[in-house]
Amino acid sequence: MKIAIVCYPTFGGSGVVATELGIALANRGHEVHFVTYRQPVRLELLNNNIYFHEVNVPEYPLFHYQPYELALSSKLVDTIKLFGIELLHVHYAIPHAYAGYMAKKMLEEEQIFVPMVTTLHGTDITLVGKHPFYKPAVTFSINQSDVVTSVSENLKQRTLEFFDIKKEIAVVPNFIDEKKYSLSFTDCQRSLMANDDEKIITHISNFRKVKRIPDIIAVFHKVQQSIPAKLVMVGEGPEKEGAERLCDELGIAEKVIFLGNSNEIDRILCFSDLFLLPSESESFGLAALEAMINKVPVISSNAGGIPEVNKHGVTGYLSDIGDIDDMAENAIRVLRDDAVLDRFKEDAHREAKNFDILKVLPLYEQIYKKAYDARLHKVYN
Ligand code: GMT
Repeated sequence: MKIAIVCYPTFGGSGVVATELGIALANRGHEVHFVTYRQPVRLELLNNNIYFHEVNVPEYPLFHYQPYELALSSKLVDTIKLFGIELLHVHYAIPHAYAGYMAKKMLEEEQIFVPMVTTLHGTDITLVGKHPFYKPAVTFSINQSDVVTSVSENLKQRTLEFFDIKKEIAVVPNFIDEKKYSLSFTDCQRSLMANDDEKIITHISNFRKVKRIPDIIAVFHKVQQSIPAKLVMVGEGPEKEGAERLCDELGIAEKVIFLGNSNEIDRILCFSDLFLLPSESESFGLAALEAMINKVPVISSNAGGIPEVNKHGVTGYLSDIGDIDDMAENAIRVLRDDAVLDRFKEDAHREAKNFDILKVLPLYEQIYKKAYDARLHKVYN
């Protein structure tokens, strides 16, 4: 099938999922066209079945806000016509579902009918989308999608709660490619980060408020009082500076390493013993799943869809949002005994395999087929 994928190209869950999905679809023989404003970060290899079409928004001084949706929908129309695209898959409702709907309507004028699958990722619903300024447009574009999917059961329920949705929402969880990780290196180069007697605790995110970065520092501050440890913080975002300051104030700056954005997440997770994810809200928690497939147990909050990924007492522990003491206690419980840590590592790895791409990709393929068939049915009846 010829599929156009619209996503954000940046470091961040929805873009990563869309990119990995596109690569996997291309490997299965589909022709995949990414349409976005920059080459997605994880799209390193352009193979025969993968194309990238850049959306450009010409600056014009009259516009206080440059109209990205307009440029995106025009680019979609051109790409769909030029390459004979059969299906459009948009990731993150805002503004992608809206632009996709406009493209569909423009194409219908020319008797070209392309079904649109919209995947809801999280903040497009729980944070931004439900804002009264966006809500009518988000509701409309979700309802106008041919198929709607959400990355967790929790996000599906939140969507039904916040919006007047008339469509079925299919839950298709996020995934990882287990094969990719089982091929990775055995030399984890721990010594680059910590002394032999120190445990390595890691956090990876976009350092936005919703990630509760100060909780990570506070949990680590408690843990390192009982267990020699280092904290590795990976990512960039508005909360990073405050976090660096907090480490200074607490006198733990030398034990906390801020690495910035990285394309070598698996290298970092390879030497990690524990992953922290105390988020305020998280529709799924892809970062936790990536940790687990790398045999890293997770200490997290119980927000949103996280409990669908991190199994309490098995792959790590869940605590109430903001319960720093509980998170620190749980972290110490996992780290203080190597036999216990090894058991958590193995269990995390085993559970992560339930989200292997080989299990999830066919779900998307079935959805595509259903959407395509339904569209044809509509056209000919
Ligand atoms: O984690 C983020 O803040 C990035 C955000 C995004 O939209 O790119 O991630 C969301 O989508 C990911 C992939 O589906 C989920 O794993 C994250 O849980 C979700 N983030 C939130 O709900 C805050």
